[in-house]
Amino acid sequence: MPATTTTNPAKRSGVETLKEASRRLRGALAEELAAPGSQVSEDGYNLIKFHGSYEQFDRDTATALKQKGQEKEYSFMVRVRMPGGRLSAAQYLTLDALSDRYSNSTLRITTRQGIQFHGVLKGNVKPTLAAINQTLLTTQCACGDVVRNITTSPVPLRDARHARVEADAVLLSRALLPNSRAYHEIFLDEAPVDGAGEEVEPLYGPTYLPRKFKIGFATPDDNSVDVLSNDLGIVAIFEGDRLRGYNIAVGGGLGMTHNRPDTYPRLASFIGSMGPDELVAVTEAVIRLQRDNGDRGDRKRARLKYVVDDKGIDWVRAGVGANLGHPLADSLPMKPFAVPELLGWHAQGDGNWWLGVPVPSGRIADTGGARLRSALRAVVERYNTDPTMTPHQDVLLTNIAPADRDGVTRLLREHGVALAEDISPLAHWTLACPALPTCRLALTEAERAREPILASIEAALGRHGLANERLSLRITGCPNGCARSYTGDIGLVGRVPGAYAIYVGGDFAGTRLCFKLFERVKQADLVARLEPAFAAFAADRQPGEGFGDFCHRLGHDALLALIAAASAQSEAAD
Ligand code: SRM
Ligand code: SF4
Repeated sequence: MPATTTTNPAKRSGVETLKEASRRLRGALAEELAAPGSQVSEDGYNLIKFHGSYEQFDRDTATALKQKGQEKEYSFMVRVRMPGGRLSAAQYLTLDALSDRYSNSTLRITTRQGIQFHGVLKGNVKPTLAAINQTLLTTQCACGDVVRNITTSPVPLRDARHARVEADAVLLSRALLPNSRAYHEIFLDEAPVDGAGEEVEPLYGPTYLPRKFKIGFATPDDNSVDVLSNDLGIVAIFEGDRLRGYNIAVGGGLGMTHNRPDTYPRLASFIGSMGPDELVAVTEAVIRLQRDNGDRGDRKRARLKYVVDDKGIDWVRAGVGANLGHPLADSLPMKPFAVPELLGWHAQGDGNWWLGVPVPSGRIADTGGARLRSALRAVVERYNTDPTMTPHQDVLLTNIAPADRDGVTRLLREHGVALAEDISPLAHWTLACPALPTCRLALTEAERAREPILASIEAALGRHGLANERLSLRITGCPNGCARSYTGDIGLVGRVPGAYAIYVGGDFAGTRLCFKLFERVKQADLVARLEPAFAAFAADRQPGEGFGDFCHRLGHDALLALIAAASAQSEAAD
């Protein structure tokens, strides 16, 4: 099927016009990056995303500078695309060194197993991307209206099953890169050749996709990636070591815009399965469906999830079959999803071990107490361990010989690093997005509010004998859901400065969305709202029931009534 631009050009958003006129994502980016000044133009802002970077500004200083009539402090975020979060020791050390040379001396593990640099000045964007490329990594298509970094089970078990899924994720990631050489010309000084700017994009077409497109791989044993929050979720089904095929789920996505009820989080729906050798063909068939039917007029409603809801699952299944040339096979039977424990020491199955190290909010930094960045660098340097980033923003140090285990632990402890055994289950399963000061869309704090929020909820759980309860908490500074705040047990979603909407009722395995319990609660009042629910959970839970399951069973109205009754009681007692 030929790539079309849009069915109704009159309805195209400005970004669509820009993409089409950009000479396959070049625009004037090379000139803009070389020009003086700390910013790029609006077109440059939109185009540079395709190459893995966002222009940002320091939100902490912006207002004061504006009042003084001065320019904001602009810098760029750079995101590495690394399928499944896998890095070699050498690659990790290069990224670590780059964070000192060009950014704010931190590395930020993302919820999609990527790595971000923050605070890269405009003049350093090109050298940063070039250096990343020299270490055989890329930032190409880490952002933008294309297929983003593909996530997959981080479990570093050295067996045929894990090797197969990991290899397929890498294969798919490579197959879905665009043909444009813009990245190589702008950032890697590749000379333009005949046809540059007019490359044929058989998959994407001249306007690429209507919006970002996310793909995740899971197995029933490991849904760490929250596979159903992706536009396309791919679930590997094995029989022994033989890959029977992949179940396919479409239309996941978590972002929503407040006051736009026609935008909402949605979990992907299963539409069938594909044979092991159909991976690229079926994936491309799904992408082409979104390319040709996604909304190119309204970027807030441009994800595949809205096509799925507007047209219906049967239409989508038939459309994918038509793009493929034959109907999709039925879904393969699969057992329920689980999320495994990855932190701490685990045998890899090949004689070596991995150590899962918690990284609060994914921020690899040296802070007063804990010198996590120095510690990881020292371990990777000394023991040549290959790090894997997890969708829970943690790092797995892999390929450690049994004889080195004590040395690794000692080195981390010497740097003051908290290990799995030092933190609560809640801390272990808490995610927080970057939010302020870097994210332009943040309405309030997330990463910087993680510790106080976590401490207050830990204390409340402790008061009800739930200190050892496995419970997931996800904090975001706005409704876009970057830390997957609508799945899991509790989601705190930034509404206005200092206040959050409270979501509950999802499940630990990521198969059910949360519902909104409160619209706007000040940070200081979060625990007062949640604690009656913790008390009821401790008293009335059913065997094996998690907190999210309990909230789901009670439902919105009963939970609210219970919390209101508890508040009335405590006010009467005061
Ligand atoms: Fe995200 C936009 C950070 C995972 C949904 N996200 C942003 C931006 C780039 C803000 C912007 O557009 O100016 C944030 C940059 C902040 C900063 O300072 O670094 C940002 N998103 C992140 C990261 C770093 C959060 C984290 O804590 O790690 C994650 C980077 C992943 C990566 O390596 O690619 C990140 N974002 C997610 C996820 C989770 C996932 O994919 O598993 C989601 C929810 C799933 C989804 O896509 O629906 C997510 N981010 C969004 C959205 C809402 C998109 C939508 O269509 O509804 C936006 C806003 C947008 O695109 O307009 C957004
Ligand atoms: Fe920014 Fe909102 Fe994403 Fe947090 S959830 S990183 S505040 S866009």
